[in-house]
Amino acid sequence: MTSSEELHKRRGAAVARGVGSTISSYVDHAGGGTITDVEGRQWIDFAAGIAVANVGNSAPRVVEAVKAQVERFTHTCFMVAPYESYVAVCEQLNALTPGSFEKRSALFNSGAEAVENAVKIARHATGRPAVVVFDHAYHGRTNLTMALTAKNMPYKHRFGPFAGEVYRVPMSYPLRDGGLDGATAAARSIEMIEKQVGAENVAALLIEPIQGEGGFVVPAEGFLPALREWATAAGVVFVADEIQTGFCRTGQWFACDHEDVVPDLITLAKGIAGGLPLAAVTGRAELMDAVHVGGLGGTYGGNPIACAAALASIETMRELDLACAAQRIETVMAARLRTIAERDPRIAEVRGRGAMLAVELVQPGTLTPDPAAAAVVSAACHAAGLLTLTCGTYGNVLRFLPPLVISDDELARGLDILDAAFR
Ligand code: PLZ
Repeated sequence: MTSSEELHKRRGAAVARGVGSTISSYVDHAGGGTITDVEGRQWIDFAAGIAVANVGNSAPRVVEAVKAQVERFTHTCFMVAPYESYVAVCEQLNALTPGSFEKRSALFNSGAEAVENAVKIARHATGRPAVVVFDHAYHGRTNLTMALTAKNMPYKHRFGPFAGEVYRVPMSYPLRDGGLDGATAAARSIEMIEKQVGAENVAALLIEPIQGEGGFVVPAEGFLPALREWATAAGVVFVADEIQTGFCRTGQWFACDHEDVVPDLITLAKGIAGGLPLAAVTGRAELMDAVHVGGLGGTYGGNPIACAAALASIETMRELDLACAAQRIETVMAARLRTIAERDPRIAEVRGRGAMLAVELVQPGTLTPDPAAAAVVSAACHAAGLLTLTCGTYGNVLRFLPPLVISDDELARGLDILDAAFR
């Protein structure tokens, strides 16, 4: 077999430099909570392909469903010759997402594409131009979603000019806003929207209920409900970007469920299809159906293989009760992270929900971000066989996103490696 070193050389000559990788080893196979490289070295997986492999890599039901679908047909394009699995995925999403009202869904390929379409739908339905987003937000790498994303490096740097009519307001970030309560933090954002944009110009308010790339920022309790209430009164479409938080990741089907927040539209991707590229916008029928026939679509959106994988993934989540599994992971992992935090003054906060937990690293005794410490601990984890990711506006957050099917033993070994890496 070709060695990782050799592959790395070939990659340098073939793959654009702009596409980076966390580790320099090349994967041979993966399953459960372990990734094995071409040399046979193993990593415990605390990344799940960035919150995608919630049901694990090569989950049995997904494998079977994909095989069966490939043999039947790979692609006809739903806009040309439709098929049942697309409809069935939409039915599942309409039933699973928050809100008991009539819903519709549309399927796409990537998270960014789902977000773009949510904005299209909200603008079309309201006839208003503006989109409100938050500090530390991440929504994608396409032109509109770069504009919606907060962080310059590496996402936006020299890639402008960006799409217009995007307005950014403060996020509730308890560690860094003096612990402002949710209602007060929401009032601060709302005042800014009303004074600087004007509620009647706002089509959509777009928010990650727990921010992902931005640092696993969990807003103070009451922040999301207050924004939800304001949006209803102002006729603004409340869009929850649950691309990273969705599908049992946070210990509920969706992160909005923790505070009973019901979005008008929800964007979904990542965990939806066990690793196959699929994304969706789901929401109120009257908004979704406002768009004229032919106004939404794309060649591959709701590809039949991805739809088969999605149906199998959703079935797996139900059958194995992966929301409950995420809660169990939280119990074990959070306790361990708190123990590490107690002895390590670089950890300013342990936060997150379910199997979406993180630690934010600072210079001891201050709130000054310490991205170098995050990089050092990460590198120590990688060297010792644990795949972790960093995130955050300041690059100083270590985040943990294991597959929800990770075994107790893998989880314990992963946490041992992390513990040693901090030492
Ligand atoms: N919205 C909340 O988390 C993707 C990005 C990794 P795509 N996050 C991982 C990277 O560096 O590109 C994400 C997200 C939220 C939207 C997206 C975009 O989803 O499927 O990557 O387009």
